[in-house]
Amino acid sequence: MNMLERLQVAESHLRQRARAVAESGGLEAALAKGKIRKLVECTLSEALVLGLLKQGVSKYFAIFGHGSTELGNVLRVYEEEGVTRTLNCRNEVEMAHAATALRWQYGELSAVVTSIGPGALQAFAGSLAAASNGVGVYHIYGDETTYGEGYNMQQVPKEEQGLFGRITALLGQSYVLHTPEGLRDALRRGALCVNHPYRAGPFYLLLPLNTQPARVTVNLSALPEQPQLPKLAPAGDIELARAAELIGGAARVAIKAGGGTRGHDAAVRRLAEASGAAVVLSPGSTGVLPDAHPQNMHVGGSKGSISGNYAMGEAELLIVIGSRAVCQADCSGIGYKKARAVININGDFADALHYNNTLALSGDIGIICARLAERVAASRAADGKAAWLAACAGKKMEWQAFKQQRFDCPPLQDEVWQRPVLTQPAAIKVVADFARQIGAAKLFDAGDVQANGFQIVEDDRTGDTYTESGASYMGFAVSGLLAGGHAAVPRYSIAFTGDGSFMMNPQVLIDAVEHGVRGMIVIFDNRRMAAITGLQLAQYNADFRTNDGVAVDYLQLAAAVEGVRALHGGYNAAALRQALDEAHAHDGLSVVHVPVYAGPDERAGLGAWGQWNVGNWCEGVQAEWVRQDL
Ligand SMILES: Cc1ncc(C[n+]2csc(CCOP(=O)(O)OP(=O)(O)O)c2C)c(N)n1
Ligand SMILES: [Mg+2]
Repeated sequence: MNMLERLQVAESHLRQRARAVAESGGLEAALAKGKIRKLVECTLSEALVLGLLKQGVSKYFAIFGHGSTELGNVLRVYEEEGVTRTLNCRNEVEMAHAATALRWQYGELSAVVTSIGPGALQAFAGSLAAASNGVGVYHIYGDETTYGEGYNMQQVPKEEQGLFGRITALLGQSYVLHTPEGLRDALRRGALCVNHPYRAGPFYLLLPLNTQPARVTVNLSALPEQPQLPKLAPAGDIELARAAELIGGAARVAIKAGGGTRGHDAAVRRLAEASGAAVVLSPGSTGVLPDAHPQNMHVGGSKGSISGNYAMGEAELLIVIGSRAVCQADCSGIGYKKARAVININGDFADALHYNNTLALSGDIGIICARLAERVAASRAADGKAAWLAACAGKKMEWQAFKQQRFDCPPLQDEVWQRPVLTQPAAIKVVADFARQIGAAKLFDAGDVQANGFQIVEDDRTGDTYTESGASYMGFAVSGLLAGGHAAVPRYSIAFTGDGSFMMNPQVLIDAVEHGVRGMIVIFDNRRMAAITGLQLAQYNADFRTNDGVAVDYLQLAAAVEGVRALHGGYNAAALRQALDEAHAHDGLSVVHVPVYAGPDERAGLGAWGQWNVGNWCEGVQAEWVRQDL
């Protein structure tokens, strides 16, 4: 029979399959019980939904368009039968962030669905956060038809093939479902990409308008499952013995715990204690070692801290764990001024070999840290490190005293607010303490809010803070709250955001209410994009176009959305605490608006303790970088 003459897939068949899956308690069970045959004739869209189901994906974030009506129809029926769930959203960047947060915070893999063109490109932009933080998410975009019957509205307007596939492949991996039978291959590649053990990221499925409804015979048994990969570590003991020797022979050892150490708390702690190493955290790894642990030097890097940057600068041996050496983390490559050698623990060869004079220990962080810790403990490598750790502890006390001064700073007279208002660090500290008190997760948006945030937080374990420091995407935190609408066990979460970042994705007000999110947005409003003002002033002594003169009543704006509880955060710590209590009592989304100070008073910031290769600092940083051997 000619393909063009094939019968339409009747909705009843679609529904029967969905029901069989639901009644059996999953696709595998339905197959095992024979409730669904392994060879199914269906549309490519349904085959895709079934294929994703096989990988455990039943949650979708969507903004449909003419580029995804067929897929939308399948998702409608599968949802009616209780198999999948789709959250409709108001902005594609927002929903890409929500899907990233769902995987990152809750470990749940989901798919983002857009139309063709603008919707796809917006979601694609948002997926930078997933790519930058190594978070696996499926993105499914409508794409131009494969017959080439004429320009499709919203395609890239060029006489060229497969452009969306190429654009998306630049950021992650992509597959254009030009041929419906290619689904098996597409999903095999996708499964590895989004579940990669140390370099996961977004996988883009491009779904042409005309192949979505095309019929395909799919073998459900042959569709790939979530890959199960063994943990890898060096096969022999030679490298580990050498590493232990290096640690034993160095008087000053620092561990740089990158984002990859998240979840390896116990292993990192054991290695640090056995090695007598000072531990420097990255913005994304606060909590890996408890804040009060004597060897925790807090964050280091371009912003950094007194103690973190001291340990970086003074260490003669550097142990890098799960870090890809972004400028924030390693001061644009010149953060380790006295380091002679590096031990680098990372699954990724390129990351492991980032520095010269490196002993690469490639593989799983947990296994390698444990094996190395055992060796260094046996050789008593921590002996003789007391002077080093004492010096570091002194710096940590200095940092703590410095921070306390900032937290104790009284409200400062502000030009815009025409009255004394809290400084941003003082206000963030109050909210961070409140989050700890109620056991809430903290999500941080970009800007000063983010930098002050990671300098302030005092976490005791992985998973209490999510700061999207990979891309620093304004709007990530507020959008990330939407993950709670999909999570199997949602956790009360607080998004710390600036006035600039909040307005990037205010749609979340509506979407969070629609999808039953319980959580809080705290807007630290300094009526400007202060992080950039700060950089401009530090570099060129003049600010330029980083604020405007339009007053915004955020309370009225938030309260305009039915279901949102909007509260003023007041002008001092006590008033803010009171507002947080009230906000938390609301069974839904609350917004707390806190006016904060912007201006020249130094007490309004937590300082920058490292170096950064930007603006008019480049010459100096690069001159140093060229001369250093690491
Ligand atoms: C989407 C996006 N656009 C631009 C930037 C560059 N950027 C980083 S921080 C920032 C300003 C943030 O302002 P706000 O959220 O008000 O926080 P503040 O620094 O004032 O505390 C800008 C423009 C970015 N990180 N993300
Ligand atoms: Mg601001």
